[in-house]
Amino acid sequence: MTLAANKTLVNITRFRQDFPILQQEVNGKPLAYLDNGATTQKPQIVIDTVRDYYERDNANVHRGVHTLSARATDAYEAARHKIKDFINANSEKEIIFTGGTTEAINLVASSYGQSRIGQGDEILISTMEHHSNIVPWQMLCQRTGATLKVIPMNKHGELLFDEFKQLINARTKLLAIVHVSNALGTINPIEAMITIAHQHDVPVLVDGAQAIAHTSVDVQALDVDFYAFSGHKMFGPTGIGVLYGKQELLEAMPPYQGGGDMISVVSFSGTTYNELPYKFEAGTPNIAGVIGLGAAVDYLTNIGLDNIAAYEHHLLDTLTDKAQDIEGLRIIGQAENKTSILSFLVDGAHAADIGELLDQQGVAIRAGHHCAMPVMEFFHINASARASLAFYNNEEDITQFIAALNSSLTLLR
Ligand code: C6P
Repeated sequence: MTLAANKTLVNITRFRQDFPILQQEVNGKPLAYLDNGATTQKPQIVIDTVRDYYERDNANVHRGVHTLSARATDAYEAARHKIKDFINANSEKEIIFTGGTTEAINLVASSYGQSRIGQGDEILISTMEHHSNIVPWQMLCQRTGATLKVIPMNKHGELLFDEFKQLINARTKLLAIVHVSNALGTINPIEAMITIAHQHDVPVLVDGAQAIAHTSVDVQALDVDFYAFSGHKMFGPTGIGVLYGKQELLEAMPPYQGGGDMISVVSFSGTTYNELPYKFEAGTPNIAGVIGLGAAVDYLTNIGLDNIAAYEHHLLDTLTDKAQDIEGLRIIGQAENKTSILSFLVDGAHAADIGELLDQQGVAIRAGHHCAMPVMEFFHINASARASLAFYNNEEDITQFIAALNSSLTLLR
């Protein structure tokens, strides 16, 4: 590590204090929270922002003439502006609030899919997708007669780039690809994939659920067409997420759901739709969630995604080195380019048993198929244990995890 990177480490570890939930003991041991891939914890400022909103400003947005409604609307739209800056979108019109990554992908599958994808067309995804980036496309294929094509990967958990280039062709209507795999930690070369897809006039949706809290994302530099992510995986509230879409694509797409706020004029002879982004935000939105997400974005921006990425890189290297010393431990996903996730199995021990015994020692991890069953199928396993990092994790968490794993294994083997 360079001196500069070491300085970053010092600066970053102090932010752990901002997370009240991390200050507790679980089962008599300090909590080592290593399940950040599932959801992240919330800093005090996010908790306070949501509470303050309900204590002072709660009202519906875009509807009321009164002061509270104006305040709620201002805070809601200010959050949209923050998110636009955070991912460097061109306009607030390109930021659609959804319930999360899952809903964002379903929105595209439903709206873009319905208007642009038909019989004989192909949708390209990869072996390492989360179910959220598989099932909506399968459902679309069933509705339209399109075909799903899958980019294979190698035993390290890296996509086969040459196969990708072979698979993309004149029938391909969309590439939907995960930025960072939740089951393997692989960072996919999305920039290069987008370039190739665009050479074939194929738009690209990126599932950024596991990337957005770990690496800086610039949608204009990437030239990505759609980018989906969840608030709860980036220190914001649950039930809120974002679909970024290029304005010209969103303009041409039909609404996803009908209802209040997404219309301009309604009569029984016909309805005209509201402008972007409201066309895709039917009904009363998750106002507190949006405002809380805005606070999370401010918080992350203050720490700096590049600082976070450097620190987490160091932490994952430390975790991986120590885990590799454990006899019989096999790492699932050994890509050259990885972030924040250590997925593993140990000979003679079930992943679920490891998870339970770690919990008894204050260590929270996830065990299971991680909603990525095709990844499990590829590795001929049913489940893996997964430790997933965030910037508030530290060397003590790793030491506690390794000690707890060793003592669990003496019981299990
Ligand atoms: N992965 C995990 O433990 P939602 O549920 O909509 O916020 O995110 C869905 C999703 C989509 N893509 C990827 C790559 C994901 O990792 C997730 C959520 C969690 O890995 C829960 S299964």
